[in-house]
Amino acid sequence: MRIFIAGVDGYLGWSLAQHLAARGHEVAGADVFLRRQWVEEMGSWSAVPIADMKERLQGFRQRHGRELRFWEGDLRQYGVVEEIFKEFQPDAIAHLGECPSAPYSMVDVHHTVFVQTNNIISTLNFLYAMRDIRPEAHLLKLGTMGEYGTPPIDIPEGFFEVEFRGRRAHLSFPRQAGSWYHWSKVHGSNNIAFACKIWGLRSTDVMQGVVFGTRIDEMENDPRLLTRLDFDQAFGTVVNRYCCQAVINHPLTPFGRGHQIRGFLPLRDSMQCLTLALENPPKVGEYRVFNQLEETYGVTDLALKVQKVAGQLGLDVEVQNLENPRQELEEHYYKVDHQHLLNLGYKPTHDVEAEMRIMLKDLMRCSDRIEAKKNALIPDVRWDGTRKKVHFLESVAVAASV
Ligand code: USQ
Repeated sequence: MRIFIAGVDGYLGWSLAQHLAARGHEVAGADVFLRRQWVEEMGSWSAVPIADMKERLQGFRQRHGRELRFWEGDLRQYGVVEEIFKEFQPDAIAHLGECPSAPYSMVDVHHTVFVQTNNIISTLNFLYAMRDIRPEAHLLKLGTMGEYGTPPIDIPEGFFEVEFRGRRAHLSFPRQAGSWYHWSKVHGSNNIAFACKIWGLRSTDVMQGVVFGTRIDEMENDPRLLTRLDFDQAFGTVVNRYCCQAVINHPLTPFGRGHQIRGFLPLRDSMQCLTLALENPPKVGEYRVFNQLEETYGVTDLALKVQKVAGQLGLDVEVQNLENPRQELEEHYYKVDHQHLLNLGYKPTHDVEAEMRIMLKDLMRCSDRIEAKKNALIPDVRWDGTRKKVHFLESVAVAASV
């Protein structure tokens, strides 16, 4: 299959390119390296050193024995998307080319407008290019579990049955996003569903949980093939941050009371799920939604797991709650359906601690880089619009949520 990856230089994009190539797919990609700039703007860098694209492409060629066709181009420009579609004629598009950070989208009006326009425009460009150039192609769009928020009822996979005033309907489940970024994903989802309806396009909208992990097997130990791993307040996701904190003996930082629950999955599972969706496309005209996660955990439970595994590796770290810079429920119901990917053959990694062990060992080799930017670990972007470092909470007793 010819698969085009938008955002091929990113954490997920670079991993997916390798996973798909190893399965025999022809892969192309585009990027303008914005992720590298955003992380620098947040005063940080990738904990795992990453190569530039020229070296990455050489490493890819050597490892997989084939080229990865690469465009350095901004997907907000329709001309760029049109050229890629005409030349590469993709069977599928994996759209991982959006700005993925809730805190980054909350900085100020400029960041909010940037995140929403960036994310929405690129998706609209893909929809038009599909309609006009590759109407039979499949758009695999990375959404987020955060589109649903944390409702006090079970979360289905995109749609649910409602009864209202004696009539029943199959409707889109209400979205209650918690940041401008998460709302950008909701707007993208609505646009895709509409395009599938009016133009007969096909798409899988993946509501992905929080991903963690430093590697997939295909990367081996080639520094050109390794993917980035961020730990700053905006681009570091919670488990990745905890592991980086552990290797420099920084306290692990659940926010607020620390009982927020989310769906999580290792990077290797994310690759497995995205590949399953690509290799099992929806029908023409179908817009389908997959919830992509296996297990749900409280953020304190995960900190305690990282603490335990770090201890086994000789790292003695504390868990110390930080003032929560976000506005979010810190105690809530959370139950999510996630059957569609299991039906396609998804084999989840259940041993989260084994994955954490791999991560900690990888990151112990990068501790100098994390130490050098450790100031980026403490958030200052607050949901109320102010910018001030949060402080450690002395009074919160660390306790697992279940
Ligand atoms: N959190 C802590 N301590 C930290 C960092 C985060 O307690 O040091 C908490 C946050 O308050 C939040 C939870 O951990 O309750 C998850 O935060 P996160 O930064 O790991 O993830 P989030 O902002 O939700 O966003 C990430 C990705 C995003 C993706 C989303 C999936 O950056 O692209 O959409 O995970 S989900 O969370 O399911 O919406």
